[in-house]
Amino acid sequence: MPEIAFVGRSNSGKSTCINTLTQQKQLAFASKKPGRTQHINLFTLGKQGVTDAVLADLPGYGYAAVPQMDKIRWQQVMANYLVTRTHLSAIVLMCDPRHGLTGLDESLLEVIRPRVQDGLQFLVVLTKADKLNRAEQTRALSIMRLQAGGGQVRLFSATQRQGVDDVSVLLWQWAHPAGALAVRPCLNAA
Ligand SMILES: Nc1nc2c(ncn2[C@@H]2O[C@H](COP(=O)(O)OP(=O)(O)O)[C@@H](O)[C@H]2O)c(=O)[nH]1
Ligand SMILES: [Mg+2]
Repeated sequence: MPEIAFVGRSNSGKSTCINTLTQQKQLAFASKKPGRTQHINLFTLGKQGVTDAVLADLPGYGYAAVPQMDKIRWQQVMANYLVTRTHLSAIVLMCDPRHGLTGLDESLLEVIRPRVQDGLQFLVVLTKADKLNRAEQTRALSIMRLQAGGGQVRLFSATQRQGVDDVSVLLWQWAHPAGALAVRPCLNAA
């Protein structure tokens, strides 16, 4: 089953993006204790209960209040997953353009770089684009295009529904490379 992994800092808007793309209100739960979600949650997608792709919500990183030992353990679990998961079709890195790439995002980029060079699809989603004006959006997009190491970059806002169709189509095409011409503008949770 093709799998698309969502990664990013805690509070970057990962759960909201997954809920928006799948048109579900609470498929991915926003945790009451940020940074404490210690699972890789897999959501199956498809029509009428027939799974045709999987979205993987990885634990957010960078939340200061998490004990150091937990942080290190989770970085290892995440790196192991991203490097070894065989059915991965794409990695989506969620980034709040007001903060840009942080040290932890850079470390994650280093971990996945060999797989991206090997052909794994990679997308940076610039979240909460509604917080930026038009000029700031354009600037954030150009900066991230330089930093994304050959990956795609898209602006996204769940509240303004900016980039929703664009990101949906891109991810659907990546999960279904053979049917890429048959455009299907939304992802349905199975
Ligand atoms: N303005 C705005 N806020 C957003 C957007 N997406 C998420 N948020 C808010 O950002 C916070 C963190 O979102 P969440 O999806 O829980 O982030 P996660 O920790 O990465 O899963 C919440 O308060 C969301 O309501 C967006 O597109 N625009
Ligand atoms: Mg979340």
